Amino acid sequence: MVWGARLWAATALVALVAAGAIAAAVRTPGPEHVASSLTDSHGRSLVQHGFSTAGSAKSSPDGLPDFTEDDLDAEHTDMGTNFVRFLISWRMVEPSPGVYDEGYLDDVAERVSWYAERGYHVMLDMHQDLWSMAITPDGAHGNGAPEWATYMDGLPVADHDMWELYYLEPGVMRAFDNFWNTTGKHPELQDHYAKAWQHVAERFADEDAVVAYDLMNEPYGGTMQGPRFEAGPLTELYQTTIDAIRQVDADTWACLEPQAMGFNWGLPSGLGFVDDPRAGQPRIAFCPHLYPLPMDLGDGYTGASKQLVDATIDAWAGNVLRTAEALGDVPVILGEFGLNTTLDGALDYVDAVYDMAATTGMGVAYWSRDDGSWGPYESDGTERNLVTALNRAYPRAVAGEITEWSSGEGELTLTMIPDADATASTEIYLPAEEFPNGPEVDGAVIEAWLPDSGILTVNVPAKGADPVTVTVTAA
Ligand code: 9MR
Repeated sequence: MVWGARLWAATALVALVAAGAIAAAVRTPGPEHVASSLTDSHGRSLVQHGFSTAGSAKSSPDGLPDFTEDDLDAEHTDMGTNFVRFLISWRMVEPSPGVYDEGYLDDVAERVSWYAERGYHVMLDMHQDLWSMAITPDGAHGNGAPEWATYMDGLPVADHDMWELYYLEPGVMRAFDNFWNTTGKHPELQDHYAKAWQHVAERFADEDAVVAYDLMNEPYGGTMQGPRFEAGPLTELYQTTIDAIRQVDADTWACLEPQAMGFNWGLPSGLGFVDDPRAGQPRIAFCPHLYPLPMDLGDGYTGASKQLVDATIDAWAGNVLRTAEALGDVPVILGEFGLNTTLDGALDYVDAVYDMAATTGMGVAYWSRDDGSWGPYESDGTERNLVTALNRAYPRAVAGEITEWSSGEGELTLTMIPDADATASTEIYLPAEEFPNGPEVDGAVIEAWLPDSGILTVNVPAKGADPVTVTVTAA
């Protein structure tokens, strides 16, 4: 890594730790668990377990990931996933102003149908990094927005080794400033964005498998940073976009991300409240990303780096729960975390994040379902070490409210307040190899155990409004 980047990163780390210490000293304790969950058509609380699929879609000519139906079968069998954060892009949805590419949406719909047939839930993620492919002539760096929506006003974009550093280039910052209309020159761009989402929502409104829309990947404010950006233009864009979506789709959840820079490292968010105009309960969720700086910079999860990462995870979880509360006790999906799993201690980090997500009640989409060092498979399909780490017991759909859950090798504990009027049973995924003689259950009645799919179905009798603890162990 370039020396300048290390120095910059080290300085940022010191600032982060200092900020964390001050914040911890002045804050009152926040919530310890999310207050609500996404629910299915039976009202069951859902726990998301899956991938962001996939980075390969970012710059492919057809905007689709390098991912087949067989690839989906493989992850379903190997890791019992039930969820996907599927990457889409504005450049593909609206290739020229006001013109929508139905052929692209057909292709996305075909992929969605693969997931739907296997009982998955899908979150469509309007992805971007560094605004768009048009930030450099060779199209090799950014992705997301269409070329026609990229106004750099002739400002330069120099080369970097680390992709994130392109965010600091004047041309890239100006492209964002023009989108957020900080420049006052392009008020039309955000309307296009909201209408592009409306078009996507119109297409998927009746597709039950699509449960959420992740409105913008890793928002970045250009020259406007921090709470001013989040409480200002970002909150406004979310409101405009949700208003546009609700004209055509009343039910799909809208997932909000904070500004990525800072928040992903453990700093708080200044995102404002967004009103959901749908009739009934709001369907807004919070979908932040977690990339502790030492891991982002390629360190392992050992020694001093591990200590910093653990402190970051703690601070991050506290900030997430506070923001989710401020947004109206909304559910949380950790939309991205991931790393090169050849690093020292990588799988311990993966375990630590999944344990935190279980304890706090967040769903998880691992970044990413690409082949190679960050993903579950090599390009020839060989399983990587990540597969074992992600093949974990978890409650897939819970007929009631989840109070707390945790799992380890060959065991799962779920505390829930059963819904006395439930119309469907509670489903738990168990890695079949950890339960060679099947599961033994305390606190619930086994209805079915399907070792081929690893799905255990149980009936959990209600005890008034009291929590009930279900424990699953290997028989
Ligand atoms: O892992 C991705 C890397 O290969 C790309 O060069 C980079 C730029 O497109 O994006 C990385 O993925 C990032 C994702 O798009 C947004 N969140 C952070 C991810 C990891 O850096």
